[in-house]
Parts: sequence; C-alpha cells; structure tokens
Amino acid sequence: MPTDILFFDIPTAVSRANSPYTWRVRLALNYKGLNYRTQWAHVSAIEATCKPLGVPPTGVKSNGQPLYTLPAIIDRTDPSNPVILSNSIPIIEYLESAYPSAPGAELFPGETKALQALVVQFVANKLLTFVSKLATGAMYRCKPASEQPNFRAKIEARFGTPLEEVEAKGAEREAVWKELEQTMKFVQDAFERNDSGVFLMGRQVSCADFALFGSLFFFKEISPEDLWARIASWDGGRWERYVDAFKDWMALDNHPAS
Ligand SMILES: N[C@@H](CCC(=O)N[C@@H](CS)C(=O)NCC(=O)O)C(=O)O
Repeated sequence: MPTDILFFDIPTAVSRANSPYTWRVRLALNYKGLNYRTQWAHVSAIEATCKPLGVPPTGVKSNGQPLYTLPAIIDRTDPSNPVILSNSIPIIEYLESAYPSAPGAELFPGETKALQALVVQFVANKLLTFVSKLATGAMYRCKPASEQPNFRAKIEARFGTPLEEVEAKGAEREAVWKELEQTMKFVQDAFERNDSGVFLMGRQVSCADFALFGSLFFFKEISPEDLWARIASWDGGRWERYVDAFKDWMALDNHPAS
C-alpha cells in the first residue's frame, strides 16, 4: 500500500543528514519501503515547525518550556486520521505496528522490545555522551553558518565555558578515548556471540541496530581528524563493516514525486 508520510529531519552544512536520532527513523522508513517525503528544519526552527502542526514536544527545557526535537512524522496515509508522532523509538514502534514487516524481517523480533530498549539507552545513547569531549568543534563546523550562533549559545550555556574549551585536551582527552575504546570493545564482544551476521541479532537487522548505526554514523559524518579513523581501526575493522551494512537503506527521500 502506498503511504504518505512527512518525515522531519535536520539539514547540515556537509553533504548528508547526520542526526543520530533522525537516522533511526529514516532507516526504518527505507527498510520498510514506505513512501515518505522529507521536510528539512534547522534546529533553530524545530519548535516553529512542529508546534503549529501539533507535533508533541519530547521533553522539557531547563527553563521549564517544552522541548521540541526531531525526528517527527506525520502519517497522512489515511487523510481523515493523520498520525502525528515525535521521539525516534516510539515512531519506529508505530511504523512496525501500522505497516508490519514480513515474518523473519521484523524490527522487534519475538519479545525483544525490552532488550532492545536497553541496547538503545545504554549503548547507542551512551556513545553520544562522548561527543562533547571529543568533537564539539567538529559538530559546530557541520552546522550551516546561520545555525552556528544558536549552537554556540546552547553549548556555552550548558557547559558554562566558551565552546572552544568544551573538548578535552591532552591527557584528559586520551582518557576519554580509552573509555570509548573500552565501551566499543564491550559491544564488539557482545556482537561476537552471534556469528551468523553483522547485526546485533546476527543476520536479522533490528531497531537497536538502527540506533547504534545512528550514533556511529554521526561520528563518521562529523569526524574531526581522528574520530572515525580511530574507531574504524578498532575490533578488526568491524565498525566500518557495520556502518556499510546499512547502505541499502540510506536514501534521503523516496517519494515518487520528489
Ligand atoms: N528522544 C528524542 C531525542 C531527539 C533529539 O534529541 N534530537 C535532536 C537532534 S539530533 C534535536 O532535535 N535537538 C533539538 C535541540 O537541541 O533543540 C528521540 O529519540 O527522537
């Protein structure tokens, strides 16, 4: 059945989208072969884009105001009953229940939702906590010039220092690297327990893989001089092979008219 889904994503100044959270949903849309159109919104315009359309906020800002984030979707396949959602994992859960994958290709096979939630939270999301110490400058450079002041203001308010001083330097930086390497080694050891394929569950890709891909691909896309090169050199090159395994689901749009 042709679907009519509007998918909200964030443009960058580099060639491709790089939000770790929006990639989760984009991969799911492409994997499931659903028709969607991308509507791009800069970070500074997310609230103004989402609020009038009834897209719900996903959190609360430090000043108590609602926080709007992407990804979000509006599924207008049934125009009399549009489905409006934000938050990556609930969106994927919705897509999987509204448009079920074939047996053997489910994004939440068996009763793995709880286990996958743990992998998303404690692996995919945890990896993103390394970004500020290793790649704040790289993230800043990936922003379009018009978005850089907004990004700088948010980072400086969050860390209480000039943006240029957020990244770890010298011995502290090496300690952060060591911790990231140990985390990836732990993930590698876990993945090795399934030897039938490259994904978390072996041959069958799942929602948790989309989340892990999002975090790794973000590192790769924003990569300052050494970030991706180091990760790619770990664990026998597993992470480069892992990111490559998603290439069939990486289209930026698939609407017939676009
Ligand atoms: N829990 C949300 C998090 C999404 C999120 O944080 N998205 C970022 C982009 S990577 C965002 O929209 N940030 C808006 C902002 O920082 O104002 C999800 O899983 O979708």
